[in-house]
Amino acid sequence: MPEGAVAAVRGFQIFDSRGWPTLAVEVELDSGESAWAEVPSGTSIGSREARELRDGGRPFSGRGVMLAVQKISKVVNPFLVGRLATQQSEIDSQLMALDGREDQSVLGANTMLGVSMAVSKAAAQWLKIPLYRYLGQEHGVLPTPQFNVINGGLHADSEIPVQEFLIIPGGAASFTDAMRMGVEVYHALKRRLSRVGYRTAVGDEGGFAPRMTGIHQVFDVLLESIVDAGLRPDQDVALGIDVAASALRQEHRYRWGESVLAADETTYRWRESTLEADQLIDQYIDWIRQYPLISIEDGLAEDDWSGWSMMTSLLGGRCQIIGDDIFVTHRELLARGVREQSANALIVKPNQIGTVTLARDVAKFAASSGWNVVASSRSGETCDTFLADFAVAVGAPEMKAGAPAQGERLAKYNRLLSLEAHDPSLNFAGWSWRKFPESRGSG
Ligand code: 2PG
Ligand code: MG
Repeated sequence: MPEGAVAAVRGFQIFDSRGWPTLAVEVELDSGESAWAEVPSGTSIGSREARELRDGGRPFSGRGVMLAVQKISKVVNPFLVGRLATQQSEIDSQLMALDGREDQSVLGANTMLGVSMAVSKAAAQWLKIPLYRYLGQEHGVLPTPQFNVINGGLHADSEIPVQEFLIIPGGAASFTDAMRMGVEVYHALKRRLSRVGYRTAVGDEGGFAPRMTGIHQVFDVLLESIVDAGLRPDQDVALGIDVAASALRQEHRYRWGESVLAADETTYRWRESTLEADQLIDQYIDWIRQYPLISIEDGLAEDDWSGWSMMTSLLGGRCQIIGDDIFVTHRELLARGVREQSANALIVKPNQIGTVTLARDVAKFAASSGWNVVASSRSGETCDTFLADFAVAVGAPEMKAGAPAQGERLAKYNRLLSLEAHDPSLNFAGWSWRKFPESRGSG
């Protein structure tokens, strides 16, 4: 067997941050190296994401991954033994061929990604270079974090229709400084929420899930917390949202519910409405006027292509418009988005597309089309730090991995801290207002 060849591939059922089964994969090389990778899993899932393989039946509400473990021992292991771990793209395309289906439902996208990540980690070990260098040498950028500090939508049992409220410390001088800002605001927010009588229970990504039902209330409390932390809203820390609007879609319109200030201007009342895309966009325009809101992810649903082009033509000059569910890290969907100018930034989640090579290619394609790239974790995570290395390797100017709290979130952020401490050639991306010429921060 040649040096660096795969000696064995094994799968294991482990558990993710929500306590559901997920897959771990171990790849052993003949030269003795062995690498371990753990696969994340989402809740707000795009309909065209590659499909996970789950067992079905009663145990774990059907979410077991023993079928994936079996596929690894019966199909993947015999196929990969003897192949060179450094041939990542060949291995990834052969895995795709072995599955044979575009949605990867035969082997399962979880199986493919677990194997693909573990192969890349084993190869980096064999070559004795850090994973981020192995995955892509050319960039040298540490991403600006987007911290998800208030969770709503499908990620929390609160009534806030917006899934994620994010703080973006774009004014930080370094990744270390960005972490400091994120953590200070997170704690200031916790103190403020309890002071004004809201619960500080958290949602799936470690952000708070207060029973706060008005969007303006949330934005206000975020701004106050930034100030409490001794920071300047806008210049130091700006705001982002992930609306995850596919979850709000109802017959070509959007179900919207939030509390609004009543006529007496002291009490709030719950108001439900069904909005057209242009009404939702008008709301965003208002928010951008009133708050330092610089990034809107999934502001419209995945099937609302004409709405996305309208949103980008109206808002794209002053705000980052990120597509997640609409593109699902898929090259063809992104190509359509670039043609139709549907957005100006792409969420990249390796498990949406199933292999390291495909995820890396789509990130490169987005960057070469002048789009921003935001590497993202999933709401169901593990302590695997692959995403942090991947973000640096593809030169993603931003990364979101949830709140600056909880082990599975901090594993990724702490990995970036350690890269910053050890590799002086890496520069912090920061936030460039020049990207958005019509924004408040320009000039
Ligand atoms: C998202 C993600 C991660 P999920 O919508 O961006 O924050 O959520 O993993 O549930 O798709
Ligand atoms: Mg999203």
